[in-house]
Amino acid sequence: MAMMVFLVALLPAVLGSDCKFMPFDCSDICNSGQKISGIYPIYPAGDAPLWVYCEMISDGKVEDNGGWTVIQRRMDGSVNFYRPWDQYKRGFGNVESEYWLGLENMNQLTRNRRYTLRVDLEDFEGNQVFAVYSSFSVGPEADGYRLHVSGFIDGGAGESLLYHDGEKFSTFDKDQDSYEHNCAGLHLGAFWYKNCHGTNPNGVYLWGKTPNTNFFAIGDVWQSWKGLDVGLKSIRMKIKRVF
Ligand SMILES: [Ca+2]
Repeated sequence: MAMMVFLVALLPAVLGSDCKFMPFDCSDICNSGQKISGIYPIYPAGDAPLWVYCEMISDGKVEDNGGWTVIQRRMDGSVNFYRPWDQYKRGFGNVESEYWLGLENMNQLTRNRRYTLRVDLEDFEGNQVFAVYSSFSVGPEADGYRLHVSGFIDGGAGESLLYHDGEKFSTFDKDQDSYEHNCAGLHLGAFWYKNCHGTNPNGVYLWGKTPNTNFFAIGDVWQSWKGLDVGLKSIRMKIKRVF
């Protein structure tokens, strides 16, 4: 009888009527039983909701059974990604299409919890490949939002990101790369550039064309799959908590 009273008292909270469900990320949403991909609020910084696209559908491949928090997505060229530091810090774009979740949000998500990164790529012929990294985190602003990535698993894309491990983030107005010139300005993007890049996911959306210019490797490219000249139809970077 005591148990029955306890369960009845608990029911409103479970149903969410007077107890707010505040998922930290899409892994929490997935684990709560929500299996539909779409836009959800998450709460990595406490009370303020952060709207994000959650991928819940499994494709049956390596490391994919839902609960992915999408931190970066290109898919149709609808959003300009050539933006200054403050935009990359706080995030920009349209969560329904193309967006960057923001370096501060990425740091808040990954600083006290372990995450896997998966990068999904698609070309303009409809081919789809991916790369998984078993460990991914973004350091604090005071250290330039440094990238920490390791543990590569090939899903057909090959490896183009480990070159950037340990680098600070750079934009055209904040050069923190390892090159004597400005990688973000040269490659028309923003990334954890080194000297300069093996992938440029925030580069120019080229719609499958090759620009007739003197610029080199400016597209949203992934070198080990399509080289540095062929911009991809879609790139998305998504992370999932390791429990
Ligand atoms: Ca530089």
